[in-house]
Amino acid sequence: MEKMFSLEGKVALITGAVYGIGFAIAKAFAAAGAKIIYNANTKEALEMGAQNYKEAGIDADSYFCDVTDEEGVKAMVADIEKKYGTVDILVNNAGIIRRTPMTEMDVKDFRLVVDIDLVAPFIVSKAVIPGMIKKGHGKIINICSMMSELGRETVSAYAAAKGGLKMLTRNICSEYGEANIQCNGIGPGYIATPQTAPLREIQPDGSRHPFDQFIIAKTPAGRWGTPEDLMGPAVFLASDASNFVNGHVLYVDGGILAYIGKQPQ
Ligand code: NAP
Ligand code: GCO
Repeated sequence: MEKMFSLEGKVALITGAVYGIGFAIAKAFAAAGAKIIYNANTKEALEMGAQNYKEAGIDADSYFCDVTDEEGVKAMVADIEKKYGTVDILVNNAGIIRRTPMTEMDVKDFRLVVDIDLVAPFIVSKAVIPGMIKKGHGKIINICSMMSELGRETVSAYAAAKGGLKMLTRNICSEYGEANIQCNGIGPGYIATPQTAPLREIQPDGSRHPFDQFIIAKTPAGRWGTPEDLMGPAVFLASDASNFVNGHVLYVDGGILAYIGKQPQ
């Protein structure tokens, strides 16, 4: 069993894994034996990453690279392959959100979200797949969202991108399953990270943010998720334990998608 879930000797590239969900996944992969490589697109983020990995006792390598820059991504992957060998596991984690009502949203912002959350996973996957084909095996995990299935006010670009990412996941599976590449998604529920901090801000009167209360009520588990909740599912999808799981999105949401919600009192 241990061998089945082991990532010993594997090279894992996790985009934007400085903190939050990506960092938790990196910690899990490192504990399972993988070499961790991550990228960030600012000097400050790289410095924060260096500190976080040092504190966690993980000997990770990092790259200054914007995931939307195809030439930069190609150069990063070529360098990783030269230094460490084929990228065995790719996690497309880097992402952003903009919360603006659609009719007030500038098309530039819509494009930016789609560029980082959907086009970038295409760019990075495209860069690693040839190496995986040559090696005869590879794992790609796309970090999807509740918004791969559901909509809500203000997140049109994010929902469009994450819905698209679910279909990119299925398409990579369809196109490269024959090459023994498994491409799956993880759809985190509402996870307490900097991305969702504005939704959890304590109100001036000391009460919890209405959205925070709404999420607790909408989640059968009765709580926000933590980045650590994603560790086990990510190791499963990165390891041999999931070699016949392909094109699937594993929702790790405390039950949100199964639940219609509480009736009003
Ligand atoms: P986060 O805390 O905002 O982390 C996202 C990371 O991506 C940040 O380190 C960010 O760097 C990096 N990034 C953004 N644009 C980049 C670019 N162009 N190139 C390289 N790196 C870039 O988010 P998180 O909550 O951990 O989310 C990680 C992933 O899970 C995202 O794809 C997100 O959409 C998804 N997700 C989150 C939740 C949730 O509830 N938190 C739920 C479902 C899915 P900077 O800090 O420098 O901007
Ligand atoms: C929002 C949130 C979400 C989550 C997550 C849900 O404003 O609704 O930020 O979109 O971050 O992706 O799975």
